[in-house]
Amino acid sequence: MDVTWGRAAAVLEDNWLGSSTVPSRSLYPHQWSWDSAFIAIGLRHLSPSRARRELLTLFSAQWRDGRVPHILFNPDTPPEAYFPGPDFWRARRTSGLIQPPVHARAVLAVHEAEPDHTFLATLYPKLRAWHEYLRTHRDAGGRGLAAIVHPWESGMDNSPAWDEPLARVTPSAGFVRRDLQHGAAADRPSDDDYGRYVRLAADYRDSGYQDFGDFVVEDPGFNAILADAELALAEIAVELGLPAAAATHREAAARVEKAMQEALWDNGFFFARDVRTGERTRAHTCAGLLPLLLPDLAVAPALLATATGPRFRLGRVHGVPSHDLTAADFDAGRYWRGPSWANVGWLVRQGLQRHGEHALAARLGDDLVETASRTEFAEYVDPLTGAGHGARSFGWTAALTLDLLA
Ligand code: 9WN
Repeated sequence: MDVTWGRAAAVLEDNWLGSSTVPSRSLYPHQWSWDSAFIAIGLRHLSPSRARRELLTLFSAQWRDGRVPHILFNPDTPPEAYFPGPDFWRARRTSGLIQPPVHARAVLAVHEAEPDHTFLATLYPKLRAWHEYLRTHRDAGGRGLAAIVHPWESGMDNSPAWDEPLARVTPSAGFVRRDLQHGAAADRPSDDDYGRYVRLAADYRDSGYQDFGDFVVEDPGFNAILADAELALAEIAVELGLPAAAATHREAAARVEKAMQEALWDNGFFFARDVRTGERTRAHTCAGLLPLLLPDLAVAPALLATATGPRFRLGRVHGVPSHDLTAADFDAGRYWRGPSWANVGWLVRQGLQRHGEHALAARLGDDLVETASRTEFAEYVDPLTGAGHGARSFGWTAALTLDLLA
């Protein structure tokens, strides 16, 4: 057995709680939404039944309005282990925010590893309700794009794309950051950003998790993942013998793709759009590369040129930098402001394959495996040196390494 395979499998074993997997035993001791999707994609190679359990546990916490919460709290974890914990959210056992909808893709992948009609039939209506929530409750701009109401919802918390909309938010004070007990301050978001995250989350909570507040943004990463998820849902519908439903999912994907093209594309790249001002934010971040996931993306050649050009240097650096390498505020070690993350690398690799860029996809895949193995499955890495940062034994880094090796 490959040594890396065994070590990655051991990480998932250690992080397994019995019905779900924690991203990290120290820094993130609960179940996170998009982490679980990526983890299931790796776990299916070890145990399809555990992968199914991972996703079923997450969807057991789906809200009545269809949203899949971004954190499902583990009742056995001490409340002081993570902030903001269940007391903050006042939503029983979950947060009230969401994360990118990678789940349909994960459900399909788990089914492909070991076909299970009951699993598909159980999750299909839940996935539909989740996408329906995004399409209706989250269409703040009225353009057919899902808006996020908090940087945590992008999964890319302190991305430079959020600097402008976040500047409007007055930071909260009087809370204790638990993350700094486990992570180096220089690798984590700043105190000011954290204060703004807490303010936005409290305002949203106090509105009953309904109102659009100061931060309302259309993110190309989130929406590309949504369009790809609709394509996955179409494949699931075909498996379930529902061809008419499959056609509606493909149409939904096409609508999101068209809206992204019209509202977010500019000069060779996809940018986030601030719904409050109507302006596109100017940062080139890795989220703008994720529309490569869409196989019929008309602007793929121009986007690939940006990906391989000086801003991201795909194939010539480690992974996919989270921020523009040429930007003055690129920071190689700080979270989503420069470092490369395995999940983004894995998604971009899929996109490269879908656009026929097989050599570049293979090079990226090999680098992701080598870097993950060398850094003890680090949460993120310096794209220039490959040095690990953040947590080690990180769930999706281990899981996606397994998927790349399988
Ligand atoms: C807030 C769990 C999560 C990931 C996110 C990553 C980080 C949380 C945090 O960890 O966010 O949700 O406490 O910083 O940014 O992508 O899902 O691994």
